[in-house]
Amino acid sequence: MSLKIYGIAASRASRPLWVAHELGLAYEHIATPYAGGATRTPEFLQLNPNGHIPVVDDHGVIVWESMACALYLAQRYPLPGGGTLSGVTPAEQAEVLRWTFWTVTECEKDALAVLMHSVVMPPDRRKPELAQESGARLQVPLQVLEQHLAAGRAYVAGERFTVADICVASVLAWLLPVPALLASVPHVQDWLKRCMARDAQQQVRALSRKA
Ligand SMILES: N[C@@H](CCC(=O)N[C@@H](CS)C(=O)NCC(=O)O)C(=O)O
Repeated sequence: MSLKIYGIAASRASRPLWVAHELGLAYEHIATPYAGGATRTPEFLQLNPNGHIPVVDDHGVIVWESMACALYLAQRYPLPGGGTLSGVTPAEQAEVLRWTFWTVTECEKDALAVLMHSVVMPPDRRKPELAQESGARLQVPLQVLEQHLAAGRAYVAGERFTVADICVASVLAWLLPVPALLASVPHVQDWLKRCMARDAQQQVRALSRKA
């Protein structure tokens, strides 16, 4: 099998994994952990000189950066019944690109701080004030998405589930352990719930429980 996805599912590798499962792709999962030095070996650094997961190796085409991996797979492979997770029309393509860049630049850093300092780090190392500041900053971009969805869009790029939903939901899902942060954005809550309930997403979550 020559499509390989490197990175444990409980990491940003969940992004290309989610796309792969939506597309029903046959792939080899090389569940490289981010801790313990596996991303610093000479072999791994050949794949990604940044020393990070995920990496996609598509028959020798190497892609790193999780959002690029997700966008790449969505563009490269069709949905099982035909169709695509990518944008088709120029307007859809624009939506896919702008919301994917938006989630990385406007949301990811603060969402990660919320997750780390509310849930992931051992309690004695958490800095609740950092989680609070990040949560407060996130209210601004969250309202932007709220207005976008409240205008009658079922999904980020319009009426259809696309890779943009995967990219944005992968980041905003980090806020789910702190429900108060989503209290003022009901359309975002509803959309996120629908994204996270998808079979492909549940399959990736099952993988992350195994690793
Ligand atoms: N911007 C990169 C960040 C990748 C990243 O930081 N991955 C983490 C796991 S989620 C990692 O590999 N950490 C290991 C390390 O930095 O040593 C992406 O989205 O792919």
